[in-house]
This record gives sequence, C-alpha cells and structure tokens, in this order.
Amino acid sequence: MPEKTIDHAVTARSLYGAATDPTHAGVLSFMRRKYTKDLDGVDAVVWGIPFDAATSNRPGARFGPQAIRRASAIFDNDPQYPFQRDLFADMATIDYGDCLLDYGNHAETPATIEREAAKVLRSGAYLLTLGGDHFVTYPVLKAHVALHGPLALVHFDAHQDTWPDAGGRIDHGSFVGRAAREGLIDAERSIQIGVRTHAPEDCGIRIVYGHEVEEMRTGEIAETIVRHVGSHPAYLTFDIDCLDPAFAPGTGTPVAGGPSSAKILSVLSKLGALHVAGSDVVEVAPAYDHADMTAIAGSTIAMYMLGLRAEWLAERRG
Ligand SMILES: [Mn+2]
Repeated sequence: MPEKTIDHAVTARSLYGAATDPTHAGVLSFMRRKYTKDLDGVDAVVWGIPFDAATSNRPGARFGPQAIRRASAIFDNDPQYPFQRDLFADMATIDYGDCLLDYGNHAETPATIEREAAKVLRSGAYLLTLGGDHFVTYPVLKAHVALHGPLALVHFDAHQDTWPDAGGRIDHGSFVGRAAREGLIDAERSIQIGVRTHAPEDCGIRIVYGHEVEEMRTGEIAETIVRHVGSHPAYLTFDIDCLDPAFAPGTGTPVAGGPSSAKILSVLSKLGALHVAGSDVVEVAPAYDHADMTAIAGSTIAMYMLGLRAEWLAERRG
C-alpha cells in the first residue's frame, strides 16, 4: 500500500501537497487541508459560513460547509481532473474553519462576516468561501471590494437576486441589487449565467438565461463571460441552484430547467483568462440532498475554483 496520511487536516506538517487519507476515513476539512487560523505564508484559504437565516424558502444551507467538506474527501492524492496537477504542489492552502455567528442576533451577522473576511484578505491570501445561503456573499464581497475596488460579478444562479431591498435586508434574494446600487460591483462588467426567474430589475447586468445556456456550447458560454468581463478583476459566486434540480436537489430554492453539472464544470474550466479576486459556493442544503449529489457538485465546483487559482498562480510565478 502506498504511504497514506491519516487525519491530515490536523496532522499535516506542511501547507503544500495533497493529503492521502483514506477516502472513507479521517478528519474532514476541505480536501484535507490543514485546519488552522494561522494565515502566515498562506496562498489560499477555504472558509465556511454556516448561515441560512436569510433564506426565502427551504432553510438548511447552514449545513453546506460540512456537507461540502465531507464530499471533498473524494478528491484524493491523484492529480486533480481536469487540471492535471496536485493543486497544492505550489499553493499553500488551508481550511480556515467556520465563521462564528450568533444564531439569535442576525443584526450583527453582516459586520461579523465582513470583519472576518477582511482579516483573511489582509494576509494577502485568496479566499474561497463555502455558504451558507446567498446573503453571505454580500459581506464577503464588501471585504473584497475594500481591497480591490468595484469588482465584476460573475454570478451562476437560477435567480438574479435583485429583488427589492431598501438597504437593510438580510435576504438571500437581494444582495446583487444592493451591491450594484452601492457600487460594490461594476454592473456593466457583470454577468449572470443560468437565470430562469424574473426579478423586477436587472441593474444593467448581462444575463445569460437558462434556455440560452441549454442552447449554447460550453466554449461559447465561457467566451461570452470572458469577453464581457475583460481584464477587470472579478468576484465569482456560484449558487448551486444554477444547476438543474436533477443534478443539485439539495438546495433551498430549486428551479427546473437548469444545466447539468458536466456542462457547467466545462464552462468553469474554460475561465482561466479571468482575473478572479475571490469566489464562493453557496446554497448547498444537505437535508434535501440524495446520495450526496449536491454536495459532490458543490465540492467539485469549489475544487475547480482552487484549480483555476492554482493555474493563475503558476502562470504568474513562471
Ligand atoms: Mn439562487
């Protein structure tokens, strides 16, 4: 038997290199990355925000980070498809654990999330956030914008998330409208993919509707995104309900008529030209899942986000 690690999430001596824990055993961090709050020398951080009080329909995304971590155990020490590399060979990556939130005091939630995200970003690390419902993107995005200025939003979702909000709602369906009105995102450079509901306004954001995703080839979709965003720094947010409920039933507000995980993963793999400043995967709600299919899709999308980052870093370091 090749040399195996066990409980790499707590026994790892290095932040580099893939773990080799048995898939069915060991402490479950994201892809067995070391669990630590120490940001020294870290290139990429995976962080959970177990919050779902902003959900309009079925709650349960507070269990998303745990489910995604558990499903990520399928990524063992083989080179990660389709990147053909150990993502962690040259990218020191940690699991920063979860954000501590008071379930009885939502008024403090946005500021707590923003403050914690800012702490990570100040270290210079790339931040990949695991939701939680889609509200969590708003404070995380704010922390990124404080560092980078307004970002292009690349938003995979069945919903536009631009429903009315006078400015103070803790609502998973209004963060995009708020971000546009507050100048956090550059609406003209922003794009939504997979939308199949109608909100009252689009805020000037380009929409690729669900039926268009169905008709377009993956290269065409990726090219549309890259052309629209250009070289502008972008924030990549992925609501798992972008996928058809046949591929991601475990979510709060499923909508029929979405793309397959295969199609969307192919699109993501072709986004290497984007300058992605930060990313998240949200709305995985394992209580409505079957055979971990939604958690597996979510963890694979998160792995692709790290893969794109690893390629980005490798390219710049030569
Ligand atoms: Mn959605």
